[in-house]
Amino acid sequence: MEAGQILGTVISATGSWYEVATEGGTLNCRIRGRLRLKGVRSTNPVVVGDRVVVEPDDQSSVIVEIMPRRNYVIRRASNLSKESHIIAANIDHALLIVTLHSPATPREFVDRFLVTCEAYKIPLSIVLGKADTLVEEYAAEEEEFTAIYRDAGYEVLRISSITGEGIEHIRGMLTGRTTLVAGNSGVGKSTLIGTIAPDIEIRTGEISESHHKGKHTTTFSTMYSVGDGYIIDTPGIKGFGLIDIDDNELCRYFPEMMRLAPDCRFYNCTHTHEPDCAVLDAVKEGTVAWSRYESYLKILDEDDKYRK
Ligand SMILES: Nc1nc2c(ncn2[C@@H]2O[C@H](COP(=O)(O)OP(=O)(O)OP(=O)(O)O)[C@@H](O)[C@H]2O)c(=O)[nH]1
Ligand SMILES: [Mg+2]
Ligand SMILES: [Zn+2]
Repeated sequence: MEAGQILGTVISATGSWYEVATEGGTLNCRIRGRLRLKGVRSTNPVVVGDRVVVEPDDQSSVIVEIMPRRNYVIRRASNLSKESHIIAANIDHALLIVTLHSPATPREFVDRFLVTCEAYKIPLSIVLGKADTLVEEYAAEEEEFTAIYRDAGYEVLRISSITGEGIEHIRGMLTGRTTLVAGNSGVGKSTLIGTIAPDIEIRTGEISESHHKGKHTTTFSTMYSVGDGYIIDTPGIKGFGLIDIDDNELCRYFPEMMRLAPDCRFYNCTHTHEPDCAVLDAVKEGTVAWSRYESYLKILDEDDKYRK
């Protein structure tokens, strides 16, 4: 770092302006021309959570360097694109907010997000949102969902920003670390953050608005400080295209399948057609959930499409 330059953390990134929190306060910055981290191909060069070197200036401060990232959450920018988009970097923990209805989060979306967190070694908790709406008719579905992911090895929590259920627990999880909040649009990510930290000014979808319209309330990621930790609100993501994950490695990111793989006859078993495959046996017996296995197959399939 040269004289006059300071270190900071990117707390919001709109694409042209970046807010950087430094010891002396928050600076509004632009980025220096061709700045990007080596070896990372993404549509957004500087992302929320990045540690950066800034040249402060009264008029326009400039980000001149990005420090290496400890980890990041990345997805394919759009369905048919080869470009990728980084949601945030340097995360200690992720909360994936899932709602069973209004809106219903697709299982495949959940599984894709889990694969990414496994691949980048980001600890994760699954949070069933809007628990106040999980009335009797959803009880069986909730039980099934919870069992699948707990059996796979994930923590599954329940929260409601209306009754306050689970909120204290989540607040406790934030201490001393940076937590990413992710999930489809309308699942209540911003509402959760506003409930945890009422002093934060945060935009949420109006109750009267229908989230079935696919309207996105949060349009870019923002990091907020809560106690001695940080929480990152993200725009709702719809599809979650995976990037840089090898077919041969994919099963390592499904913990319940990875545990069985040593019992397959072939060491390089793909768990799709091989004889004496411990994973296929478990799927048949129902000890590995069909929906999880189906996601595994769909991800294998999709990646083939992109290689052609
Ligand atoms: N019943 C119920 N409704 C909730 C709860 N949390 C949020 N909502 C409602 O769900 C809608 C969407 O909430 P948001 O917090 O804006 O959702 P979001 O995930 O931030 O959405 P995007 O910013 O578009 O990604 C709003 O109408 C909220 O009032 C909850 O715990 N229970
Ligand atoms: Mg939001
Ligand atoms: Zn196998």
